[in-house]
Amino acid sequence: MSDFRGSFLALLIGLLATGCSCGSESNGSDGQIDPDAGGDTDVDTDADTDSDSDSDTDTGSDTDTGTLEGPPDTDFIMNSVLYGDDDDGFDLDGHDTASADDVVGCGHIDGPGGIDNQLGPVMQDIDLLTGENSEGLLGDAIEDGILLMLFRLAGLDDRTDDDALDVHVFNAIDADDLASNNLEGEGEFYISPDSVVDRDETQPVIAFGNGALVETIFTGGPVDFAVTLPLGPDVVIPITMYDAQLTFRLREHDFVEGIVGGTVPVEDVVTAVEGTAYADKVGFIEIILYSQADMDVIAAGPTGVPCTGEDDCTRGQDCFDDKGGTCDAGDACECNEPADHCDALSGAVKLTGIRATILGVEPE
Ligand SMILES: [Ca+2]
Ligand SMILES: [Ca+2]
Ligand SMILES: [Ca+2]
Repeated sequence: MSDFRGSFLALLIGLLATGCSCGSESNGSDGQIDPDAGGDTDVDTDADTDSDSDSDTDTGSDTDTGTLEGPPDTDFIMNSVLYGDDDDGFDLDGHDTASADDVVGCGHIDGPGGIDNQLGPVMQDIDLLTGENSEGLLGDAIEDGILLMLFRLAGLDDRTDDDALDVHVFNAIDADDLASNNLEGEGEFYISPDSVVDRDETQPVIAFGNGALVETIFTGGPVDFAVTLPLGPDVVIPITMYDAQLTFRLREHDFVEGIVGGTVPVEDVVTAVEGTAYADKVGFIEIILYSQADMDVIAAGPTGVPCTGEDDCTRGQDCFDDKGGTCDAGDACECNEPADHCDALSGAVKLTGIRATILGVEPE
């Protein structure tokens, strides 16, 4: 978990492939994951008494997908993304920050059970600065067929409880280039070759491994989850959510109450913004990000980045010689991270998916 370049925006436009660091951390039993991260209190497992506002497809009477026929689905296209609220997400630092005086949590009070999610507040501030509605841009991108992300349940044997199930994530290419039919359960898509290794759809670049389905609730991860987020119309930045976790509730033809949450280093975002039309605002954005930073992922001490002065280092860091003293001409110096310097942001987005047909990797 070193750096994370990202935009605060929740517009997960194409998923670019970065290295899958499908870690080996356990999840689900360590308190890291709220299995009902959607914030609702009625996780329905029997499909008969669902009191969600959107009726359950398992009953066959779902108004959105009830007309779909065929076997239960394993492939889905993301059909909505929203910024998570402060009760949506994961306790990424294993700490429940309850006070603004709490240094461990960088003084940003957590949601219930220690949930870390600064994305909403951060994006609100950034939208004010840019004059954009980034969450709306995300939704538009999905509707317009620009943001197409596929989720495949790999190894699904039992749709209620399955202790060995991974979710593979792909960028999608619309097979008929017609956006209007993408989100009704009838969409056909190719896997973008950049999402897999050697054009092999069984080798995804991004997979939420160590996954399991418990009473229809999937949890999996962590993995470094690379996405492209929109800052404004035609302005997107690539970011990586480090150690991202995924949860959702599986239904017959869709999944709901999905949450992806992870950590994004402030400097990643700053670097990404510098390459965009908002470069002139990067100083303000950097201030916003550091003021909202709630995670401390860069350890105190030398960072290994050479410097001749503080300008060569990221905000808050000092340029010291190898004895921790002032960097004089001729010294071999490197940037030093101060203690208790919060340098990353937690973030979580809410998402849902509906069944899709994957035609394989896009032909050459
Ligand atoms: Ca926390
Ligand atoms: Ca289509
Ligand atoms: Ca730090």
